[in-house]
Amino acid sequence: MAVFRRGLALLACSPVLLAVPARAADPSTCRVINVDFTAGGIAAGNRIPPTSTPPSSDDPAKPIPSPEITPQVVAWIEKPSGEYLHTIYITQQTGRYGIGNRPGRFDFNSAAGWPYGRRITVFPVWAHRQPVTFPQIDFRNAQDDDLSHPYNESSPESHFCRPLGIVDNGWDGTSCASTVYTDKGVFGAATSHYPPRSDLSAPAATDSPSVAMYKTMNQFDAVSQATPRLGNRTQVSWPIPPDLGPGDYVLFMEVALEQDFNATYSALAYPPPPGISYGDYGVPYRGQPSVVYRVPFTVADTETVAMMDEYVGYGDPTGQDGSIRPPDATITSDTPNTGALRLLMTSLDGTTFRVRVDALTERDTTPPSAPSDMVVSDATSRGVALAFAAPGDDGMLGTVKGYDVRYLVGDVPITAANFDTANEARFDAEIAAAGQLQIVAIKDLLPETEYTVAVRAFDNCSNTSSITTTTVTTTARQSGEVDACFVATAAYGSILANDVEMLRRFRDSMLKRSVLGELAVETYYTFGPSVAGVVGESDLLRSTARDILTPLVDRVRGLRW
Ligand SMILES: [Ca+2]
Ligand SMILES: [Ca+2]
Repeated sequence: MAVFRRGLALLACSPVLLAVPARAADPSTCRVINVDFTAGGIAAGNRIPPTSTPPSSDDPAKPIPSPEITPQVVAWIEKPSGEYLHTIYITQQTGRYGIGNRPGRFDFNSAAGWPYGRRITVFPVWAHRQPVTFPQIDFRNAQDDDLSHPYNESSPESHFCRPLGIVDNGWDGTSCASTVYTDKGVFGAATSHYPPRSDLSAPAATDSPSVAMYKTMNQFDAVSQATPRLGNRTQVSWPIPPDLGPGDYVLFMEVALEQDFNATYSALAYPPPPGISYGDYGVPYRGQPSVVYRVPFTVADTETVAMMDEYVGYGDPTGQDGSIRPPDATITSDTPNTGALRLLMTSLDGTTFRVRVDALTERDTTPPSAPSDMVVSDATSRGVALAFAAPGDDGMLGTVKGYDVRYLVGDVPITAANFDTANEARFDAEIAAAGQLQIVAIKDLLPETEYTVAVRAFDNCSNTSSITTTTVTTTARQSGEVDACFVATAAYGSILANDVEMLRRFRDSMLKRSVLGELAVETYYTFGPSVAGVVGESDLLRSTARDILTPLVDRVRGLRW
């Protein structure tokens, strides 16, 4: 059954801007650059968290379950003269979610889903060679070294998590531990070489007016893609625009990896900022700087292949300039997954390389077949998954390049006429071979809401299939999904307000084990989400809620736990 919530449904229906890939001048001809590489990184598993203080005998370092850390990667093309031409690929943490230009000092600690701190050290070479600049995004209250920000200057967060300490649930990065509100920032006076986040298509009422501008100014989201998993071969396919005629070019690939420490670039050498609130949350992240690979290649009427297995140098460890430092002994160069070997060796078609550029010209006017036999394979309160038989590059032959996924609230037609203005869902799953089962997941949906979902395949020359649609209804929210500190967060104004933090730790450690806890769970689970939305918007209700919570806070303070 469809449940419409006015306001929320409007938010879900707002249109998004689309990037249209360029085509060659002859519509039957497309020139394509395929870039192949395999990302290294740090595998998930039990690790001793990095620390800037050596472990003592009464506080020995212990390995704890920790998430996979994958690199950030950007690829761009220059002329041999050094003239910048195009960015063709950027991992979405930087290209879409704006970690290079978000509120907070650059040296804030980090962890899985960490929301704050502008990471100017991620791609210093790319950032200074690409010519676009942006206003720097600051915290709304200009408190650059504070991780806690006012609720009335924050809005719900669908991508990042709240800052965590290593003792907190969720440290292993499997999911955010609770509903999160973040300060989305405001344009400051300084200039940034990095784009702001562009995933906020409908700013919240509590966001600054700047937020509405982020998406329109970030041209790099059009070439952003999900971060490749450790050890998975990745192919980036980029349609060569008409202005890139036959001739010689250079592809650069810059690769950054958090916590890639060695003796020179250690947590002791690059510690967290001292003396800030919540400074013990997260861990130091500034290990070895970005490394750069350089591949000269040629665009011609016939296919050309060029490859490289050595890095050409590394970026500024402080992120301040765009020069490439030549290789030296400070960068680890003998250990796969780290330093100069952050890209692993890849074998393909009898060649071996770290980066390979394949420039080819193709005549292709045959679109993929439409996705067929589409069914709903999973539906939760927050998302759905669809399964269908994958088409190919030409009909059912070859392999598609990807899928465009759109959705609208309700049982409404999605056709070629309104496809581009429907809500966009990012496709970032593995691409299945023609005829095999393809899964498409759509996240961040509303509970108990009917959606029409539309999927279209496209090939490497941007030929698109016809559209396949289906309807699906998300499930009701489970009681366990309600965050027990929702009301408290709304009442106190900040996720990290001390009393909220104490209540949260109390909940995690005690709630299931005491009568008081059972009562508190019952109350929050009964009134939590619906009350919190109202409470958060009203100063009077906020203070009233604080009054109601105060005895509980006092009880918790008085407990030994
Ligand atoms: Ca085709
Ligand atoms: Ca093709």
